[in-house]
Amino acid sequence: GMIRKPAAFISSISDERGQELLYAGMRISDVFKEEIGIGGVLSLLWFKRRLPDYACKFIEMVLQLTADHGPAVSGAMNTIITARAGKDLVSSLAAGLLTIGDRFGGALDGAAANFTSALNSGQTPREFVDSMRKANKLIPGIGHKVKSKTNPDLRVELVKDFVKSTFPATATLDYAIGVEAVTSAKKDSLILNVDGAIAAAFCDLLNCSGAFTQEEAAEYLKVGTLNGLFVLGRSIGFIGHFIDQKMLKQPLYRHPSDDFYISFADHSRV
Ligand code: Q5B
Repeated sequence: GMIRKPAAFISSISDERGQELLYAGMRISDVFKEEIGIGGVLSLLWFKRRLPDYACKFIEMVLQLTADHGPAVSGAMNTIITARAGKDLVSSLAAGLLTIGDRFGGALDGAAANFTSALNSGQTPREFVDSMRKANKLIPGIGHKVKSKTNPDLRVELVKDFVKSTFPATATLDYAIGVEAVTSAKKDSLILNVDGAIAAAFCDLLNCSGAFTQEEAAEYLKVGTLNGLFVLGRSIGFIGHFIDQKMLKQPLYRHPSDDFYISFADHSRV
């Protein structure tokens, strides 16, 4: 009989070999016929399934409210400086994206992992905060450089309102709000931040939408899916900053010398 050549790789999200492009088996013409939107397309390409309407709307909300947060944040500054150094769009975007991590914009995976394990272990929010303090660890998803209890982050309020009014269950988000109550009582700036709110809500979506088994939900969290939401959303803003700098014909950036100080180690002693 015929011997099939072993495949070089496996892929399971899209197929362009037939007459019509397929996203997780859905024809591209149906993507438009059924008006599934960018939330629906993301559901197909990231999760290989259709998600309920409220979940697709939530994904679109996340992309819109993470799209930008001004020119001063780490990633936008890197993009701007790179664009002004004469580099192209992809280089400038990549320079911005490379700042996303545990401190800036990339705290979603850590927040999801920590809130989930604390909630499942039966720890109260106070016990969780104390245990993190004892372990000398910052809580991912908590804290902001400029937002605080007295200067609230409206993006977080929008997420909370939407999730509370549309999701079937909100145990992880409620837990995260409980954690915020403990941390913000200690320090005004230790609020549930945009990364933490989105991450907690997404845990509730994975666990309670009925679209995922428990194992699938855990696996999607483990492989680092959630930081992808911020990466994708903020790419919109970084590309905007690149175009803006080019259109404004901004010259090479050099940081003013009176805005830093130099401190050499003392080598004079032998
Ligand atoms: N403390 C965000 O730090 C920041 C604590 C904490 C317990 C914590 C810090 C942090 C976890 C990572 C995280 C996402 C670096 C942030 C984002 C997107 C953004 C950005 C934008 C956008 C802020 C002062 C005191 C110290 C600390 C204690 C601080 N954080 N304790 N758990 N999580 N968070 N990142 O203000 O006793 O005085 O020594 O790493 O979730 O990135 O807009 O900018 O859309 O672009 O510099 O919103 O919170 O505070 O480090 O001086 O700490 O609070 O131990 O205690 P700060 P620090 P003590 S959202």
